[in-house]
Amino acid sequence: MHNSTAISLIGAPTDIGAGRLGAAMGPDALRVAQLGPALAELGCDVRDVGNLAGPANHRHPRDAAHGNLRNFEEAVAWNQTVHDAVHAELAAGRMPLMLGGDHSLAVGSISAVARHCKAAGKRLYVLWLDAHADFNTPETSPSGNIHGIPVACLSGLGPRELTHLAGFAPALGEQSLCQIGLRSVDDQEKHLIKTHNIDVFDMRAIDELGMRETMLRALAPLQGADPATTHLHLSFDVDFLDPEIAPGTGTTVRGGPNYREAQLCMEMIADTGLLGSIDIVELNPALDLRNQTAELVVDLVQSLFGKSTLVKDVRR
Ligand code: NNH
Ligand code: MN
Ligand code: MN
Ligand code: MN
Repeated sequence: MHNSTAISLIGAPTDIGAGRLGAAMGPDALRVAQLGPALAELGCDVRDVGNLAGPANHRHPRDAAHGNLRNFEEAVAWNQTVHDAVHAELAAGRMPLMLGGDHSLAVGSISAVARHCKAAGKRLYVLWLDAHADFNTPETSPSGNIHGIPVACLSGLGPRELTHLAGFAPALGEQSLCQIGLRSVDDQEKHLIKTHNIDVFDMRAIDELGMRETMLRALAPLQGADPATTHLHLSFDVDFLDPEIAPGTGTTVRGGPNYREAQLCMEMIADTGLLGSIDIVELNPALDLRNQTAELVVDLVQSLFGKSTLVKDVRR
């Protein structure tokens, strides 16, 4: 299990899009949990580009001038910076691993990936692991928190400053996003998921099918794909995980994947050989217990890069 991938860690320390403070400390908690060395141990060429800089979180209330969102101007600035940093690493032939930060930053990160893929003639497929759909629009958002709207923005719904970061919109084409682990979805989001034909494997599906069959189906559109022409992006919201094993995140929802289910999910993503970029978001060390959630995430990320529990293959 040797993996020589060139990985760039990009810290994006902000909680501008979240309802509570603390996710800004996510990048450093992952460093404390030895994310870089854990990947280097597997053979990866790891470069930590450090933390990006951006506006502070003044916890502005909802603002009618900006679609009733909170901290809109700050969120745009952070996403532009994340876009530029992620795009630069892709252009340099390295795999960006964006360390959030809250999930609003996936707009900048995935817009950069979409831009890179379009220029390179590659097909982009996004796996979105989350307890939530993040498909609110400014109009439907119950909170005004921008971490609840990135999927809508990437689908072309929302303020132009966020929908057009790639230089075109929508950043994501039809049938290029699959969501896994959902268990807290607002009514209007359910409607949008239907009308936009998003592929969803919610917790009920995982209960019924098991994680293996869920992942086989989620990855079926990539069957036989060539890494030269297909790019898989993973957007990993830490609240995807069951709060019993991952308390260090701001919006826990019980009934998520357990340790082995999460590991299998990561191992099956690794098996595709198509992984091209990653977001790790919503880790909130202020809510964690002795950094255990960060350590769990590092363990899971190792599985994404080939650390496997497989001793003997019994699959048929
Ligand atoms: N759906 C809610 C909202 O729009 C909650 C979103 N919170 C998340 N998403 N943590 O991953 O505000
Ligand atoms: Mn401000
Ligand atoms: Mn999310
Ligand atoms: Mn979430």
